[in-house]
Amino acid sequence: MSRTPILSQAKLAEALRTLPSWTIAKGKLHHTYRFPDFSAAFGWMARVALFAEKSDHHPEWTNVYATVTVDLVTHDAGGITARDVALAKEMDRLAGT
Ligand code: H2B
Repeated sequence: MSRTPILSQAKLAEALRTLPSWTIAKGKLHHTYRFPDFSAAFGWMARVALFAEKSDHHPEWTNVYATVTVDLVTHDAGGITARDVALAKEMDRLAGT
């Protein structure tokens, strides 16, 4: 399960085209979400957390009031994998973006 390979530059570029609001920062998939208020932000985090547990893949994230900053990387692989792309897509879906 943790043996997912790191995405090649070409595969990563292809994945980024399906995640238009995401960038690569410090070797991680990066995005900052801004919600209407803390309740919306934390409710979304709770829904993402359930998906993260179910898929055994967890985000690096920080929350300040209505803002959630996310960095996704597969620690076991030492880079960005398809599991990070899948988590980013689910985050966008749950945020309604
Ligand atoms: N999340 C992320 N982002 N990267 C990992 O390598 C990872 C994880 N490994 N969640 C999982 C948990 C691993 O530690 C457990 C033991 O399966």
